[in-house]
Amino acid sequence: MRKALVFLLVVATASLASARRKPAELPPDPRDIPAEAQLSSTRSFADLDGNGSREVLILVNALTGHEAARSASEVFLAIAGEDAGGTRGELFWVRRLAEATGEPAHDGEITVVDLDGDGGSEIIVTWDRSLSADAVDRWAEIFAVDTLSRPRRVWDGQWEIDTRRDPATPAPERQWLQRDIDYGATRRQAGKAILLRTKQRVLGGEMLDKPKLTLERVDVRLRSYG
Ligand SMILES: [Ca+2]
Ligand SMILES: [Ca+2]
Repeated sequence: MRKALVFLLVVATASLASARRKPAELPPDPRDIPAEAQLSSTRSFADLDGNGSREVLILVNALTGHEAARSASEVFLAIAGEDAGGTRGELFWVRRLAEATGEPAHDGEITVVDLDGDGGSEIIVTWDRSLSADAVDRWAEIFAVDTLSRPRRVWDGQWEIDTRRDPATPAPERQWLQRDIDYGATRRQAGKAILLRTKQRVLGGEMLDKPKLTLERVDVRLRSYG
């Protein structure tokens, strides 16, 4: 909630500042995005393709300079090789979440974890699509990586909805739902399925006495072999 509010304030201020000039397009490589356009940036190191050497997973929450709130921000997700001997690692893959999904994207977060225990890490990216500081509409994508330049998206879906304090949502429709992965159960599926847990705490505007838990099995193929 607090992060979304910060994002919206920054967007409002940036819009005022850039109202009279055409924004410069952000560079295609997120490592080249100017510091003043970066709200936050994260680097995670993991062996994504399971070949024994590490790659860098880069996430940048950026301001595009566009005035419209829907396109004022972008979340960049990228895979690059590690820097070595003063040379920047090769850029293998970039995904711009707002551009790719056609929905607003801000407050992106990544988790890099080997879901099936085969030695190669999978990527879980989540981001907020809400343009209101009073609501959360977090979406997620999960990628398996056989080839660094072509990660496979194996799942996407709602990660969190929180409209408890949203004046735009009628009171009887307000809810709070969070999803996560049951990592232990997922690992036992050996790459053939992901087990998702949904926790509903508020439904129909009412806080539930006991959160409603739902377990969902999603058939996937995390490994390109076997
Ligand atoms: Ca690797
Ligand atoms: Ca794996």
